[in-house]
Amino acid sequence: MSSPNEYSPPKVWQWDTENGGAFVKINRPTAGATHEKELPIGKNPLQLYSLATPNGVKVTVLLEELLALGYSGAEYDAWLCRIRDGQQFGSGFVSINPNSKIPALLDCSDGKQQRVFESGAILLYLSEKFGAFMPTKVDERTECLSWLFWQMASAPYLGGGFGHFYAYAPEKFEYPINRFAMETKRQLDLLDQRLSQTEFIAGSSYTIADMAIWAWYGQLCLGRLYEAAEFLDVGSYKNLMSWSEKIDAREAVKRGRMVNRVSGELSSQLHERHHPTDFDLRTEDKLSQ
Ligand SMILES: N[C@@H](CCC(=O)N[C@@H](CS)C(=O)NCC(=O)O)C(=O)O
Repeated sequence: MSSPNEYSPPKVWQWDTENGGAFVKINRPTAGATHEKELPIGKNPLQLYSLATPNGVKVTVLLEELLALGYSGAEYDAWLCRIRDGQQFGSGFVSINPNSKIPALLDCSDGKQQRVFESGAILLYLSEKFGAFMPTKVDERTECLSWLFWQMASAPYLGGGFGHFYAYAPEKFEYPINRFAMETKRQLDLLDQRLSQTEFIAGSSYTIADMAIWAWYGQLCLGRLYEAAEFLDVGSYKNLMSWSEKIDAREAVKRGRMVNRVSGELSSQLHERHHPTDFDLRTEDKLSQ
């Protein structure tokens, strides 16, 4: 192992704003709004404030899947929240998500304004509202919820643990990279074993558990997160890999990935989505012409 560093924690932790790392400008030890900023509200029943990270993509994939099934009540305005610029700390955003993280949803249907935060809660809320992508049989429904909660509890080890230390930390530290690579590979093996038994995560049907898990672990296997596919030897998880590719090929998933996306090819970036035709007419390559 590389040599341990010399750090010894002080008696009382102090906020060191110069501690480096990719998110140094937005991380802070207090909650709440830092500035006044109202949120825009569009004409559609659902208002989403988000960014195309895995947590954001879960929700836009579900919304596009609902629309593909013909649920017009799932029409949505997706507004871009640039978290690196601290937009999640504006007063309007905080009033919808006091935790200041994307995604955040405001359901303006039926003359009310219902806020929903936490991506897992948003998936559950929408699947219950429309009665879709959640099995009705109690055993598969229970599996679906178990795996959905598993994803919410496990992905922070992948993102906040492995991804942070492998890709974003100011230096490569062997101890945390080893620790979180071990846990990430254990999670990948778990999913691979599960998918050797069932076609989809909860059983025989495609559910919100697949969407939640695909956004993180599927995209990791497809080489889209942290440039870590080789390091984690994702190709060795054969069942997980073929499930990842199968979900990736769905048209609604392709659309969902484009919404609120600010990196990659311009033709794949739809910064704001207000209408189904935006995928053809308002991607960044078209707007910059
Ligand atoms: N458990 C939350 C996590 C959301 C989350 O971590 N969002 C990140 C982007 S993926 C974020 O908004 N980060 C901004 C910040 O931490 O200030 C969920 O699933 O909704």
